[in-house]
Amino acid sequence: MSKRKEVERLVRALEAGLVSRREFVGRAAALGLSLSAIGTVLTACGQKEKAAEQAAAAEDLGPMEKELNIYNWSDYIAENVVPDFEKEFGVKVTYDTYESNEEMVAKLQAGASGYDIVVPSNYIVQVMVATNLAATLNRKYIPNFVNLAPPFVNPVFDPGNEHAIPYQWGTTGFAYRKDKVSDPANSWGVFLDATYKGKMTQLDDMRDVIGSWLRYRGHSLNSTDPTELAGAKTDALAAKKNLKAYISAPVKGQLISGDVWIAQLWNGDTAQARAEQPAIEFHLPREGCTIWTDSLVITRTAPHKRAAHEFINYVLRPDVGAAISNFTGYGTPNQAALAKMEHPVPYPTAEEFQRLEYQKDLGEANTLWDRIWTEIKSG
Ligand code: N2P
Repeated sequence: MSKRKEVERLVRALEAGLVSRREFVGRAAALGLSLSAIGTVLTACGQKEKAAEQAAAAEDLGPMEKELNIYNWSDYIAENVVPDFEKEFGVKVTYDTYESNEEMVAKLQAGASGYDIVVPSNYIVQVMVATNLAATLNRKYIPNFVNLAPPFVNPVFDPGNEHAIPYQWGTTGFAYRKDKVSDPANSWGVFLDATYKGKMTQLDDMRDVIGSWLRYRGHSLNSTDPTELAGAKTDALAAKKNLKAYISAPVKGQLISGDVWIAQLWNGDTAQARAEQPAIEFHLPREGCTIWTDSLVITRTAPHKRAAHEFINYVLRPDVGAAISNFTGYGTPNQAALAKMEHPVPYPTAEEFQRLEYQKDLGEANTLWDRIWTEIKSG
């Protein structure tokens, strides 16, 4: 076969998905194709793939399925939202909960293919897209998309909202009992002080714990610098001696009962606890912390894509969006819902924004972070 024919065959195999991009590069180079020619082929093929994906996403999804499987953070939805959806659309919803992004992604990566909707934070949307875990949304089934507030349309973590519809946003700071703690906690350093030993907790979340100690030392909470991370680990281990536990949303019960006085926690979960115990306050630490947006994402393998789109569209209704944020205590990205809420969470001020940082994917440094987190937990 002539070289030209071989190259043509190879390009067709790439287009048909019969050889991977990596394989293509190796074989094309072996056939003597220049790097720039290889680049041109790959770009063209990428555009074709993207067009095919968009065409697939615009397809008719058929009739509504009778079931829907949702996997969401705990305490992250109002009581009537799911039952009302089930009644209106005749869909039976199975609803499971998780406590961290890492827990959810690990489950999907381990092969759990039955979930239709999951609710990842910013950087996790990117991880899901990059690892082929997220479906492309079909906007024709989401007319209520127009209700989203401008900061949540076309977000950096998902250009064009192709895979993610923002659900709630919030911040990570301190929940504390103002009736038990004389000085309101305003620095992550409070966990290093033995005054409240045994009455303090941090989140059971690698990104939030290591991130807090990076900020404490004046670094980005997305640092991948081994020296900065070593410093954060030293602080985390010193603080651990004063902590009762690493615990996330379930710490609310202990704050209410008075078993815990200071907890690293998210603003909305703190508001939920305050509804039962008015002495619970929320503070952002002076060194800064995380702000995040969690989004509704349909998984690539979702067995009930039509019902999943319907649920997303339903959540984007003004009254449903307002009911969710009224319960969760988090900010709503739904502009139409805001108008219906008596006490919406105000968007951070410019001054607050200076202390807030979005989490990013750590890339290869994930391995180092994972190792440090394991050492902290077992240390
Ligand atoms: C739900 C809290 C989710 C916030 N309880 C973390 N992104």
